[in-house]
Amino acid sequence: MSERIPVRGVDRDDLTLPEPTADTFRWWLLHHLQFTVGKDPDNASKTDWRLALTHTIRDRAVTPWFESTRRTWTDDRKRVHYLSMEFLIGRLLEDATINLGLRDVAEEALDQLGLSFAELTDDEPDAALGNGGLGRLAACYMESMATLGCPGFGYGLRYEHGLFKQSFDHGRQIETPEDWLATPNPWDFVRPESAYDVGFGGHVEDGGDGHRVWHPRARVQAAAHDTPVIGYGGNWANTLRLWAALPTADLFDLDRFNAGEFVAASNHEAMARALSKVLYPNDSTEGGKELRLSQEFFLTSASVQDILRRYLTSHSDLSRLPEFVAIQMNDTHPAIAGPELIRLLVDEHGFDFDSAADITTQVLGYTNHTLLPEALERWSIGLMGKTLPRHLEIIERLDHREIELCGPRPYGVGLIGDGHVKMGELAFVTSHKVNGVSALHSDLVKRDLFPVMDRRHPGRILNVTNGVTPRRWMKLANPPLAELVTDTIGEGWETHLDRLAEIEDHLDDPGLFDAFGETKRLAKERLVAWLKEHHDIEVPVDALYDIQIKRQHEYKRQLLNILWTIARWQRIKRDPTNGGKGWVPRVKIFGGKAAASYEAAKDIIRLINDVAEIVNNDPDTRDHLRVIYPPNYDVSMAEELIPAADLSEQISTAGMEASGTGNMKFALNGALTIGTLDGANVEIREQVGADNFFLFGLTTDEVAERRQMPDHSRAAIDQSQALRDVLQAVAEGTFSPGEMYRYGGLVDNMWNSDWFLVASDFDSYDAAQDRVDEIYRDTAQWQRKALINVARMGFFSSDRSIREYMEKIWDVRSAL
Ligand code: 26V
Repeated sequence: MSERIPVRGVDRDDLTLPEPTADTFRWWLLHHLQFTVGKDPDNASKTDWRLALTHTIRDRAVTPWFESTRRTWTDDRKRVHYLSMEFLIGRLLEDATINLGLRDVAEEALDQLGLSFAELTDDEPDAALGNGGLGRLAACYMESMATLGCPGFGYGLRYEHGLFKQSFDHGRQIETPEDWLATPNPWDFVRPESAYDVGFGGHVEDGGDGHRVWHPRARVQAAAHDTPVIGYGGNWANTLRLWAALPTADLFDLDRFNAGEFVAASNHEAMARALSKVLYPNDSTEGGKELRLSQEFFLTSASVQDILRRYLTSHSDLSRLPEFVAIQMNDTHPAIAGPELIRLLVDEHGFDFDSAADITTQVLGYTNHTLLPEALERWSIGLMGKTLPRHLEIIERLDHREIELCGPRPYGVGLIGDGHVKMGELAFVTSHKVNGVSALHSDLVKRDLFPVMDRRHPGRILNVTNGVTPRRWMKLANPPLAELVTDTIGEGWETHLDRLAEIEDHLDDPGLFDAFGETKRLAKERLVAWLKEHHDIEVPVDALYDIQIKRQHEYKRQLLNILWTIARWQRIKRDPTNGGKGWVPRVKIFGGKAAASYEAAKDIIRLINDVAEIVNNDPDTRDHLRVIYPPNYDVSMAEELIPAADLSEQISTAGMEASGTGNMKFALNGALTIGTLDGANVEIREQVGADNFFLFGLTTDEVAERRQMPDHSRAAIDQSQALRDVLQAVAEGTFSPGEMYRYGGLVDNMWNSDWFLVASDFDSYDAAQDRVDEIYRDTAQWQRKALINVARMGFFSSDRSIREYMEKIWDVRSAL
């Protein structure tokens, strides 16, 4: 590590950039184009200009960033460290520009040069360092922590390749590698001085006096790459620190290299780099697990070492760590943090085991994001012992300690069972607080996931309902609506989202309805143009936009949606005038990726595309119904789609979606929800009122009951003529001409198993969709409900969530 050297005569004022005007902004832009990017303005590409613009914006983030760091040090503040295997940040340029208040000036400066701000921001790759909700939540939380002045660090991995790119070949999903680092990442501040060695494998020795010494077999270096995360208003900035895996110098076999064995000599290098090579797709049950555990430990160990190093530069007494450090584990992926912190305290700082475990528990918190059994992490003792032998010892000791502290427990409750280490239980016992992500989910965490642990550690489980940042999900994604809100209730709602409630004072103003209708229309027009430009898809503007965008998973029930769509198509064909009433024209939009190995989900994608092919080309129905599935759904696509939505599909089997956050983004943008009583839907419905939400389906308890019933799917199908017709059409190959049995498995599963209760909820969903049509026909009534949805979304700001974490879990105060 390179030492600091003293300097003299630096005036802070020399380091602070003055507020830019369009002229000075243009000067900086040209400066960066030439001297940072190295391009002549006459010869610069869109990407060159985008890089120059990013550097110009980034410059403005640096002063508040340094100032925030300095203030945290001088005030000796407690800091939060958010450990997450995923940060689904998407694009940063426009977000940073808005948060720094530089949008207008940037647009003007670019305008003077004949350049378009939108075109340049659209050139930025979408950083997809996450799978879905969990990763996007981490990104919203980073933004809120910065906005609230909560001193914090995000710690993640700098995957070379983020989530795969999705394309369709005759309707089938094709995955290709993602390459967000193909152009230089201008947000990166590389910190070679902040590098740590992370050990793997090897053995543990008795060093005398009960002292244990771990001799890892291999080491990998973690190199820090920092991105400033600037809060709204530019008053505070935190750091997102992403670790890249590099070979340690001693791993590279120079002798062999010199002897000409290049490949063998660089094997180690390839193995080391593999740790941050690619994001694991979730929903994946297949092998390659060893690398995943190593990735998790790599993130965790580097981060915990960094946290201790930073603490020890200004403190000496590690027993006071909980007064200054909070660490939040985003799901169990970094759950090895408990054993790792204990290891460092005991093996390297001389603590006894119990004190180390006490300190650790006070520092750590654990957020659970799913109840799905197949998603709960377990590592075989064999693999754990081979990869992390010292940590396995610590885990066994923690398991015994839990019994010492809380008494004997029923069989099957501990940290180890069935030959596996259970990461949920490990995270539970090493954390002072464990939280679920919606009220319903937290209840189920207590009741179904950790009932015994909850009794043994009363008060440890609590709820923090998820939230989303209104800066990205309203101000950035939907400028016309954001402006209407400002015109209606004034400034400041961006950071006090509860103020949206003031919209309700204006619900008697018909002008508001027209203006709201206009924002929706603008969003649809914008989407229509975007779909044409980026996907060559054509859809009408005048229709009800009905959208389901999220990962493809059976529990999310995209199948229910597409089967209902088929029913609608059949009805239109049978009764073209709808008994004289006419059909409400619908554009059904799907988006989302399936894990490469998840065949059932990929079948559903193919079915949606096959249905689209038939329906969109049917002259009898195309004026009333369209189905589209633009490929490669990502954060940037969400920003295009959500503002245009009238109807938000949140239709998971009750009890299975931990929270959902797309549901919040849609409602915030004035879409009504059709949904089950699942996850945060429950709270959304409470907030907006039952009249302003299309509820359907079985409840969590009814789901459990229904699953007990033999032949429940057959019974449901027998009762529903509409569903029978749909399944028959699918089974007959209506949507797979030339391959009648393409969906044989899918239809068979509907009749004979249907774990996700698509059949049981079909009629109820159908009835709710009828109510949707009925209300949509009455524009004023629909708009009123939509505006009420917007007005009552204040609760779902991620600022509220972060405040709750700060108060109830982290015990951290804002520095602002
Ligand atoms: C992982 C796996 C792995 C194995 C196979 C099935 C499966 C299914 C789901 C997952 C995801 C687990 C973690 C996750 O992303 N949870 C999501 O977290 C969001 C933020 O709290 C929440 O809104 C979503 O409801 C929840 O699914």
